[in-house]
Amino acid sequence: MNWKEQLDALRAEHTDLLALKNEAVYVNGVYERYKNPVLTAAHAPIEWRYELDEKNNPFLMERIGIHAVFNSGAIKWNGKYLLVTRVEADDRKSFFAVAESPNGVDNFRFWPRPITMPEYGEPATNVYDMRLTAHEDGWVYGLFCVERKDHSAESDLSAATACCGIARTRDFVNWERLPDLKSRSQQRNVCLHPEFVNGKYALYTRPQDGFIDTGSGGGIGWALIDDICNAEVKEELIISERRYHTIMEVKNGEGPHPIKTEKGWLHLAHGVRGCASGLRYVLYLYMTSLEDPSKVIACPSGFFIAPDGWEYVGDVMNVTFANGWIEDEDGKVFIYYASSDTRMHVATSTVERLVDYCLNTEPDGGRTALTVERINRLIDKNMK
Ligand code: M1P
Repeated sequence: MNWKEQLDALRAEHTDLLALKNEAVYVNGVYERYKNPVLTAAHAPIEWRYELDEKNNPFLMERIGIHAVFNSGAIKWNGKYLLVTRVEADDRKSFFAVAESPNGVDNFRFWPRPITMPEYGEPATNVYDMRLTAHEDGWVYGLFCVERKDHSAESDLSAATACCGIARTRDFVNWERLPDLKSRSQQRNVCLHPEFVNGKYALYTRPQDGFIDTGSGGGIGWALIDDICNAEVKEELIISERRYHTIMEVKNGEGPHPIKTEKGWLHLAHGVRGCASGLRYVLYLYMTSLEDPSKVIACPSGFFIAPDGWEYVGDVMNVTFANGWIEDEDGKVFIYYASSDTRMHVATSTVERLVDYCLNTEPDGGRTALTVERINRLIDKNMK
C-alpha cells in the first residue's frame, strides 16, 4: 500500500468504528448493559494522533499516542448526549475532551479539539474525572481532580496531592477557572449538588489523608459552601460511610450529582474493597431525603454494577467507575461507566426501576447469618 492508500484504510477503519451500532445484551431487571463500549482510545480523532503530511511522516506513524478514554462526566445539551471524557495520552497525562452522540448509546464522536482548561495557581501535573452540574444559578460547573507534586516530600517520586478544581462554562469550549476548593484534607471525587440548599452551594466531598489513602476520611461527605467563586469546606458531614466487610470498606466516592425523584435524591457512587488481586472498584446506589439531601433514606446492600467479563481487564484491573449519568425527559437513565480505567460503557435503566431497586433491596446486614435469613424469608414468600 502506498501512503495515500494507508491513510484511506486508516480513515475507513475509524469511520466504521464510529458508526458501529450498539445493542443491549444483558438485562437483569435493573438495567441493560450494551455490547460495545461507547468510547475507546481508538475513537480519538486521527488528526490528534497522526501528522497527515507524507513528507514529514513518511511511515504514517502515530506521533501522539492515545492510551485510554474513561471516567466521563455526562450531560444532555441541545438534544445531544455529551460526555466530557478523561482522555489519557501515552505519556500518562489526562485531559478533558467532549464527545457527543445523537442517541446516548452509540455514534459518539469527539469534538475537533480537546478542552483547553485554564490553570489556577501552580499548574496541575494531571487533571481528571470531571463531574458536570447544570446548577440552578445558570452555569454548568465542572469539578475535577487536580494532581500536583507534593513538594513536602521531594525525595519520594510518587508523592502527590489531590484537590478539587472548579471551572464553569456555557458552551463546553470556553471555561472559566475558579479557585480550587479549600479544604483541611486532600479531596478527590467532589461533586456539586444542582440546587441551592439553605441558600448555599452544596458539595459532595471525599476527604482523604493522602493522595491514595483515605485514612481517617470516613466516606462521602457533605459541605455547604458560601461562595462558589472562593469555595471552602468549613464543616463536613459524612453521609455515606465506609464500613468493615462491605463493598466500600477501603474507599468510596460520589459519582455524578444525584437525580431528583419523587421519592428522594437518587445517588450513584463507587465503593472500593481490597482483595488478593488488589483493589476492587464497584458501583452502588443510595438515596437521600428531598427535604434534607444529606440524610440517607435508602442504602441497598452490595454492588449495583461490577466489572463483567472483559471489563475486568485493562490498565487498572477490576475497576468500574462512574462520574456521569443522564436522565431523559421520559425517565430513561443512561449510566456511563468506565471499565478498568480503559474505556467507556453505557447501561440504561429508568428512574422508576432504580428507585424500586433502592427501596426494595435491604441494606447490608453486616453478617452472613442475616444474608441467609433474608434468602430464607424470600423462599418462604415464594413458596406460599
Ligand atoms: O484507578 C481507579 C480509580 O482510582 C481513583 O479513585 P479513588 O480516588 O476513589 O481511589 C481515581 O484516580 C479514579 O480516576 C480511578 O478510576
